[in-house]
Amino acid sequence: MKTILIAIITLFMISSCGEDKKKKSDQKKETKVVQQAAASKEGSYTNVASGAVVNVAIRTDDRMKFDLNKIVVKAGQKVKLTLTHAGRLGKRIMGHNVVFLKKGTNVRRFASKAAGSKGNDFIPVGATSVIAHTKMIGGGETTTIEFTAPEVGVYDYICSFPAHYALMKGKLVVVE
Ligand SMILES: [Cu+2]
Repeated sequence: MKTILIAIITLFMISSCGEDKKKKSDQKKETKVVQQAAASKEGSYTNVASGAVVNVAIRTDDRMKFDLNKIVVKAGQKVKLTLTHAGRLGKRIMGHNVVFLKKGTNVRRFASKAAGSKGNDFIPVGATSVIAHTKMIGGGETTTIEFTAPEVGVYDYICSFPAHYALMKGKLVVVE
């Protein structure tokens, strides 16, 4: 009986220790991903390290592109994001928005759901994978939202107008 008990306790200790190690290595991996994303010079980006509110301006037009492919902010920071559509085409044919998605969201699946949500400004009704989003705007319009930067990590942002996400996308990199 004693031997069995010891064996069980030992097993328990080994397995919980293994889990701890896994957690730590997952955290390490995550940190590395965030550091690499923050350091990469690919595309244009804004990096505002401190301050109560970070002002981020994204510009787009009729060419279906964001001028910013990366936004680097600190976790918990207030982000004031302004989207400007400098094109001429209206919202119904060349509408643009910015949608920040939670970690692990399947972007393609989300975008296809969004494409079918015309009646809700191309945001799926009751979507749980959205951190924050602007309204859909057309040429000549500007819109601003404020949200709190989520926990450390790399997040996707897209325009959810049908078929735009393939070109209109970027990464929100949240650092410590
Ligand atoms: Cu768009």
